Amino acid sequence: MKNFLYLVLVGLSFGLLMGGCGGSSGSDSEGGGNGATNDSPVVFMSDGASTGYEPHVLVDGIPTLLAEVNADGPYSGVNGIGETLLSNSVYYDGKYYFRATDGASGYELWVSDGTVGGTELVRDIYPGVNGSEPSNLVVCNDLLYFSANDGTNGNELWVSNGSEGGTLLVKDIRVGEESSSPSSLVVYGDRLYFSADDGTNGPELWVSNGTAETTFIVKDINVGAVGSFPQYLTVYNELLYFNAYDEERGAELWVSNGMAGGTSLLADINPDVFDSSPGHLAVYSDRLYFRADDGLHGEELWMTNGSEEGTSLVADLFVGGASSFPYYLTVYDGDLYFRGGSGEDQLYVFDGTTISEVSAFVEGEEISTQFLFAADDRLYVVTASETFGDELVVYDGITVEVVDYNEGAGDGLNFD
Ligand SMILES: [Ca+2]
Ligand SMILES: [Ca+2]
Ligand SMILES: [Ca+2]
Ligand SMILES: [Ca+2]
Repeated sequence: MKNFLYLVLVGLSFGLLMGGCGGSSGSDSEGGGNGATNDSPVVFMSDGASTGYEPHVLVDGIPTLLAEVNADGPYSGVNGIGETLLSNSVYYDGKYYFRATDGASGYELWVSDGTVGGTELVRDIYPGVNGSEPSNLVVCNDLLYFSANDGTNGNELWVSNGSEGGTLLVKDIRVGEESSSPSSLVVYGDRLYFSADDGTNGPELWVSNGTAETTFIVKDINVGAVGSFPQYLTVYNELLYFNAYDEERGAELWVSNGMAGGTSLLADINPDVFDSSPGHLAVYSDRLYFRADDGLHGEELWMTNGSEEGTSLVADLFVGGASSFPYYLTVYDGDLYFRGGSGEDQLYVFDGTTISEVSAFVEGEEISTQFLFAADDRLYVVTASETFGDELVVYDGITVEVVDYNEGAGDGLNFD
């Protein structure tokens, strides 16, 4: 077991936050700039300064308010659970883009350059109080892609260059008000790949180059009206890997070169119709790691080198049919971290040879791992704690810190 030193940061005042964001002389603070940089992979809704839940980014590991989007209301947003926390925002063209509500427009696409004056609604895609609920934000070919519902076409693929007039529907993939519900957006090569349902083939693998004409289905993997439900799309060794379902072999690991003829099953890990349900794919140490269930060992850590014979169980961490549930695989500082354990809230680390449970205590309470992500040389863990509430824990390689942004048991993160 690794044992981390710990440090608790409590009662961070706004003044301390400003001091911690560079520009202590105030020379670059014109317009209320907080010095936010693209270190932060995510804009999340946090409450630490009696503003209610408002958009924050991480600056030197510290949550930092971008601006109050809903100054008169209780909050401007909620954080997604799991990977959705990361895909509801993106850094694009020097600014943060994220979903939020000002209380009048519903959940829409917002942008912030880190100043109050530079924080604004991009476009009220679903006009009026209803929200278009933008999600799955991804940058591809210098454009911002996401899914949204304009109230007429259903939940479909959108693209934006950051301007109101340049925020447009790419294609009404499922024609009419019904939704194709694009999900698992990923950049592969110079194109955008994702799952969508055109109403005929079910949810299948799609590709887009930003126009209606260049948006089409790659392959009807599960032939007919039932979808293959592609998910966890991940690029490894110049190929696209993902979980897909077909009626003969269940939900298994597939690989694609982006074309119909180059899309095939990699391995039927749980034989025949049974699902191995590969998920949480991550590239680490020249291999693709993921969780899967072969029907014998439960949900455990697997890896592949891209060949069927090179696809194998890494370790039966919870021996036999019991599962260790390795979720949210995250590479940090030369190791592979994941959430797992019988309570599914432990932190584990794999160093390429051995899996160890990380024992991280703060004031005698072991941190509860809800989700994790790596950014700017730190590992961030979303924790749920009776002492601290829902908060971020920061690991910088030496210490574990609870950033008790909403001091005490109150929640600093808005998941409700
Ligand atoms: Ca609206
Ligand atoms: Ca539609
Ligand atoms: Ca199908
Ligand atoms: Ca199978």
